[in-house]
Amino acid sequence: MTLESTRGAAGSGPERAGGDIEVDRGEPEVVTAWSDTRDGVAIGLLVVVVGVVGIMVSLGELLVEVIPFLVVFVGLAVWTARSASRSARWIAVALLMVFLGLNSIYASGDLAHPESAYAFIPTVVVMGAGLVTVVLAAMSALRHPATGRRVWMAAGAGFLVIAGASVIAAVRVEDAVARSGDAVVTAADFEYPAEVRLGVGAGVVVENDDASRHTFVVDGAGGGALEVPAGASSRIELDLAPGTYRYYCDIAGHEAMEGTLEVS
Ligand SMILES: [Cu+2]
Repeated sequence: MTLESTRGAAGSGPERAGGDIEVDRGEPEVVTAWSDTRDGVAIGLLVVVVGVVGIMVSLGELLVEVIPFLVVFVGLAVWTARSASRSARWIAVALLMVFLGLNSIYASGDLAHPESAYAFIPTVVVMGAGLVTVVLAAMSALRHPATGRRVWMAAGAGFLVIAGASVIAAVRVEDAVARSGDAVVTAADFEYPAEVRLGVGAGVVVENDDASRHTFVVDGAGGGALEVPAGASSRIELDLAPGTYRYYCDIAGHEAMEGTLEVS
């Protein structure tokens, strides 16, 4: 057996030729570690796909722009699990980074609000699994000797801690209590009522019937956005002069959530 064919069998690249002649000794272990890491990459890609499908089911909405990514991720998962191709893993690294980057705009708001656990936990699954998979795919392509199982166990433990903290934060959210004269605005199916009537000096209670977090912002009212966690309600006191104001939810992708506030 030539040195070249021995190296080929061990799965090391030619760039590792720096005198590492004792390839035979560690060969079976190395091969196991590589296929394990490859399986980790394939599992990660599928977790991302399942997580995104879960988010679409919870939103009750087909996110058309992510479908091509999901199809490609499933294909890459199969390719990675079945072949030792380094291209498959580099493509996975590149596409996952594009996917995570594009979605970070939407994810960052959800990740900043663990008390909206319905939105927070699936987002952590998708973004967390995506990042772990990027690391695994790069390590696997670079033939770093770590196993997918170990990385996933560490990531799984980290996820349980984060998800537990989110559930505790969600349970601790207290619903706002409406006072007499308050207007009640209900956010449902990602829509706000077209028109809300409000007396001068009265408060607004915003009830969120969705599994996503929402905000309540009134143009010209100042004071920033009122956060309304998933499935909860929040109250705000507005000091508005009589008139007509536009109100809306300022979360990216929720542009349809708006209406007018008639203060009299
Ligand atoms: Cu919203």
